[in-house]
Amino acid sequence: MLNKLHLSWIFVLSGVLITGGCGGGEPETSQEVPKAGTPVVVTKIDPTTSATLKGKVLFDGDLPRARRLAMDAEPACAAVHTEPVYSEVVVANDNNTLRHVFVYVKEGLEGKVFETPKEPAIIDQKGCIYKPHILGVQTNQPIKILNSDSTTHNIHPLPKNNREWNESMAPGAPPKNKKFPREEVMIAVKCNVHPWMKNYIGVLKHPFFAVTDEEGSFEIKGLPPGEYTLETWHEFLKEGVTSHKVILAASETKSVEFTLKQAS
Ligand SMILES: [Cu+2]
Repeated sequence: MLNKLHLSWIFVLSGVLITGGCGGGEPETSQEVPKAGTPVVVTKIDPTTSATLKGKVLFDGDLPRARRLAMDAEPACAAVHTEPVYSEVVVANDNNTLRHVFVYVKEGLEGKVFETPKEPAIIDQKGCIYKPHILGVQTNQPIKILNSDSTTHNIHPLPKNNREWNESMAPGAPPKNKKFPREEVMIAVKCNVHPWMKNYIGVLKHPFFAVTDEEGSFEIKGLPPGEYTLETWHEFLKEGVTSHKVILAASETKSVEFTLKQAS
C-alpha cells in the first residue's frame, strides 16, 4: 500500500533573523583531542555564534485513520491499558501538524566531528509499546533499553549499515546497553513476540536532529553557521522528497515549515 502512494511535498521557508548576542562574533572553535594516536579535531559548539533551526511539519490533506492495536493475544499487555491504544505510525495533531517526523541535517557538516554524548538515550518497553516511537542518537552514543513490563519482550533492530542483534528481555531484566557505530536513517526495531511493537532509531554522526512533538514542532540548536541540507523522514510518508537547503548566519534563528501533501 505504501509504495503506491505518490507524495508531493511543499516547502515553505521563512527566515526570521533573531538579533541575539553577537551576530558577527568569533568563528567556531575547535579543540584537539588525542585518540588512539591520531588527533581528532572535535568541533566545539560555540553558544555565542551557533544558530537555531525551528519549525513545524504540517500536513495538507487526508490522513489514514490510526489503527487500533489489538493486544488481546497478550493479556499482560492489554491489562496495562485502560484506554484503547492506537498505532503511532501516523499521528496527526489538532493543529494539522504531524508528530513523529524525524528532522535532521543531512548535508553541510561533512568532515566535522562532534563529541559523542555520554548520557544514554532511553528506549523503554512499557505497556508493550516502545517509548519513544522515534528516537535520534549519535553514533556510538549509549542507548539504554528498559523493560518496564511484566512480560518478556524480544527487541530486534533491523539495521542495514550496523550489526543486527536480537535479544529477549524478561520482566525485571537489567537494562541493555547498546550503541550503533555507523550512521543510519532509520533503523527499524521490532519485537519478535508482539507484532504491533515497532519503533525507529535515527543514527547520525552529529547532534543536529529532532523529532516533531505534539504540536508538530521541532527545534535544532547549536548549529555552526553555514549552509545545510535539511531532511525529514516519516514512517508513513517516507517516499516523499524531503530535503531543503538552509543558510544560517551566526546566531541566526530560522523558521522552517514543511507542509506534506499527498498527491492526488
Ligand atoms: Cu514485546
